[in-house]
Amino acid sequence: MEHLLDIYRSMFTIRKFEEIASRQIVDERIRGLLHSSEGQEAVAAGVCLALDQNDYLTSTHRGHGHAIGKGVHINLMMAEIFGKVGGANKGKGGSMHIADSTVGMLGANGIVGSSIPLACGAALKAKIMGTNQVAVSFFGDGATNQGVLHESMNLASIWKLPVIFVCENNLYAQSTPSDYSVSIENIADRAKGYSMPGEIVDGMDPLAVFDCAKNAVSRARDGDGPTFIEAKTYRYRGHFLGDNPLRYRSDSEEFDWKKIDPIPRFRVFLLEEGGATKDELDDMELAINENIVRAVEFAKKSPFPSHEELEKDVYDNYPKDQLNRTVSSME
Ligand SMILES: Cc1ncc(C[n+]2csc(CCOP(=O)(O)OP(=O)(O)O)c2C)c(N)n1
Repeated sequence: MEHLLDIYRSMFTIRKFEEIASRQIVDERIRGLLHSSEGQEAVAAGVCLALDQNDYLTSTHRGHGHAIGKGVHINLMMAEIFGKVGGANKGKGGSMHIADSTVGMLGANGIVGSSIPLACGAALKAKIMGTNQVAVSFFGDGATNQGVLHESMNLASIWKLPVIFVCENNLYAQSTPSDYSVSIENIADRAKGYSMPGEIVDGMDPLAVFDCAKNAVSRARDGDGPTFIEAKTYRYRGHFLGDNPLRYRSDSEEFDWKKIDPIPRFRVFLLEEGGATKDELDDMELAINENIVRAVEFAKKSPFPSHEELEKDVYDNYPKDQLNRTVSSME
């Protein structure tokens, strides 16, 4: 029962976090892009709950759900998205580069496909050190057309790395439909070419995702190597906030996927078959909302990083006079 509630808590937190963060963009408290994963929460929640805290995770430009699932504190996440010092990366990473190594979150990443070799590197380290950790890489259907996925899967297979490749197939890479750009109907079938299991899972069903991920994690911990999981899912918003998805997909398609929205469906399941009560779920939802509102307050109160901070962590080897010129030109 507790584990069912954990899944719901995780999905609901991701949904509300992104809804509330999106409103901050509209109100111009956040500058820059925000890629919402609303609709895809069951994948992040299901996979992350199959992991231990010290397992590794690498993510994408659409990574808020993965970071929340892995346990990054929402105050640190919100402040990071606001670009504030109190953020997980002192406000210098922003929405697309949230990392917190204390919970194994090695980073979201704006370069499509780049999460994949990083997870293999983490898995290689775990294997060499004999720590029994596993690494998960999340990426989209668009990323599966990048050469780096294929190189990484090949190495992971020959070295039997404890890594799990999780493709969130939400049917579009920006505005490009995957049935146009991907050469195969089921991306999971590509796993055959690299001698690893290729699992297809309903990405709108958190329990199916959890079971699938748990098997892949056991396989990795047992030393049997990588698994490729293709979770069929859908993003409800545009590619980023500001993109109108109805330019390239129909409202009837959106409507059909919203009918199987994982969150209300799982709520009904919890009430009818999971032993939860309405009061219990209402209380949980209220508490989550309040925590996220508090995270916004935390982010608002935190200062922006100073110019001196620009030189730290990021531009280690950047010539100082050039940096000063760049900063002055921005003022
Ligand atoms: C190497 C690289 N090429 C192109 C881009 C521009 N870009 C950003 S997101 C995106 C689409 C990614 O689609 P997908 O991998 O399916 O992930 P989704 O956005 O659907 O989650 C592209 C092409 C980029 N960031 N990095």
